[in-house]
Amino acid sequence: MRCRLKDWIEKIENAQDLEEIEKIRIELFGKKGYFTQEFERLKTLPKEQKPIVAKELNSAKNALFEALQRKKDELLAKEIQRKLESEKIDVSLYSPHGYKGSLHPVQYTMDKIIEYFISLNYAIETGPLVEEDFYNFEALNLPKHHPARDMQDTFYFKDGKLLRTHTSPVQIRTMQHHKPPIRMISPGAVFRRDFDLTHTPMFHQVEGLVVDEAGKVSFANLKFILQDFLKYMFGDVEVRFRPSFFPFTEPSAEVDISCIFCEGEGCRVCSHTGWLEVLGCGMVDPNVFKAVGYENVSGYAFGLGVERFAMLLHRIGDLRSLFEGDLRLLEQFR
Ligand code: 2NM
Repeated sequence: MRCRLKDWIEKIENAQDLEEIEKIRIELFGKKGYFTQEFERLKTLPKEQKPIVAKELNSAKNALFEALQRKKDELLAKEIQRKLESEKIDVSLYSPHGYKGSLHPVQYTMDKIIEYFISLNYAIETGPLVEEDFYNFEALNLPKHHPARDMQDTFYFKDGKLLRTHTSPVQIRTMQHHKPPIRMISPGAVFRRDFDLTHTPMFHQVEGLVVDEAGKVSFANLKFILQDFLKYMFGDVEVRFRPSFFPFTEPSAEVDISCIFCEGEGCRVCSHTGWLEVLGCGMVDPNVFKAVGYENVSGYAFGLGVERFAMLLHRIGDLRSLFEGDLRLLEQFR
């Protein structure tokens, strides 16, 4: 046996794959295998030899069993390593299909807007989408029976909470938590019960707020910033301010740029006016400052719809194509 044991171990050590190991296992331990036969033969031996041979057989059996297991583990590890290497994917490899990721026009536009205000050291603030009446309406000088609070315009929950209809609640929360001076924008999703050719129930806004000691922030500052911002976004356009009304600003204005499609000549997109409305703005109403406990301050605020900016920048005619998730839209703007 001593000689046979060495041969078996050598055979195991030389096995090339798991299949060979399994073959050896059957040869050794199978029903008609070596050990089954040897233990059968044991019965025919003279009594005094039995315990000696049995002991030898058992220790050989254990040694071979261990050797087999060790070799099996080794080959298994090699097999896994080989598989890992053959299945490795080189993510830096050039794709023959030419598919490349790209930003959605709304994300691209959002990033570009944010980039401008970051360059002027504005803080980026965010807040909850599910809001309370106080933050969405009351603090913004929207009185109890204002039409904007109507069920028709606002998504309400049973408990009186609502989906924010603009990102202004973020400005209120920021003013509650920080003393002036404040310089911030609030990018994010907003929700209105509106669904037709030019409205979707969810869209994105960026609103801005600047507050400092009374007299330090003027309408002239607001005009300069917005003019500069719109030229950054749209290139060499004319900018004009029209008097308007918002409950949360006084005075208020709407801002137009000269039509980027016809350069002010008049076309279908600008309804033959030569102008495109792109923002709302104004000096923050004293009632808003009162609601957050601010005194002796002045400030300006503005707001814009990101989808509208994206459509103008990308020359997209139908708002709905921004929400359909059709990859062909993205492929056009790589
Ligand atoms: C607009 C137009 C004008 C605005 C006001 C405020 C706040 F909270 F500071 F009072 N945030 N955003 C504002 C002002 C938004 O969007 C068309």
